[in-house]
Amino acid sequence: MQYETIIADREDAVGIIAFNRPEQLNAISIKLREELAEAFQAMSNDDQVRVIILTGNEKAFAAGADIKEMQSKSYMDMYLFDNASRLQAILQNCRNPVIAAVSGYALGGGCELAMMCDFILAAENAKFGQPEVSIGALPGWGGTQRLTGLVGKSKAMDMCLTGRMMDAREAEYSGLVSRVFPVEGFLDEVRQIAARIASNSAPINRMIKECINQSLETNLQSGLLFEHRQFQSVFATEDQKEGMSAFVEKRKPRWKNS
Ligand code: CO8
Repeated sequence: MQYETIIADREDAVGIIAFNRPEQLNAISIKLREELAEAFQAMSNDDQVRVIILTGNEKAFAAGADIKEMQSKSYMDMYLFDNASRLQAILQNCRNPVIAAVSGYALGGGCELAMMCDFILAAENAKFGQPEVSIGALPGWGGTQRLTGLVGKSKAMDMCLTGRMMDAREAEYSGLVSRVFPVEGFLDEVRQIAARIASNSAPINRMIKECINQSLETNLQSGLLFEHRQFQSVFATEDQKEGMSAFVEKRKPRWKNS
């Protein structure tokens, strides 16, 4: 499928979606949100895709929502046409693991989109921020909520109130990013990690994702019960039999994905 503002591709079981508005630092326009929603839907419905990578280019993951497009909008414009919430729901409902591969700027809506993914891998030149305060706005796509969950109240207040940027190292030790890699060869590293995840049993990947996401929505006792029931249900899968047999027989598992 051809898009104007993104490039969507599949390499074996790994879907790769890249923002493609380089001259505007991948600013997230209405069209881009529309196309991103379409591409995520298509990949979620494609049984061949097991893991999705969302990325930009070396200079920018995305420098936020498109300010030029937004500047003259009214409250009603924003309220009545809200494809941002639709895209957020599509990402939240995507059952396959989604990795944000961030090189360069991930600001405002760019940082928020990265945080909607399951985890963030960063290149050494990555810069994260919620700079909306400096343009007379505030984070509107989960920034105050997800950033606080990931880095804690103090740093979230600091980031959102000063609008400053956080570099990749700070993002890693603060918990926003899981790993940092050199800029050179960054996407190859991410591809390898995605391929590693894609080589697992697909239903088990999904169950792990559901369990971890459950921990964000519930209290410890309910979360532990949910996890334990998921663990028990694994014993109804063919892949549990195959995985454990393969271990005992000292060979690689051949997943049936069922
Ligand atoms: N929107 C529109 N255009 C942008 C954006 C943006 N967010 N960011 C960069 N651009 C454009 C510039 O205008 C410029 O275009 P042109 O060449 O036509 O003048 C081009 O990209 C290159 O940018 P710069 O010349 O500014 O590049 P620099 O290297 O000097 O600076 C920065 C890079 C620091 C990233 C700078 O561009 C910047 O500060 N950008 C804006 C960052 C920002 O404020 N982001 C937050 C936007 S608001 C938001 O994201 C709210 C999210 C809520 C989501 C809900 C959905 C509706």
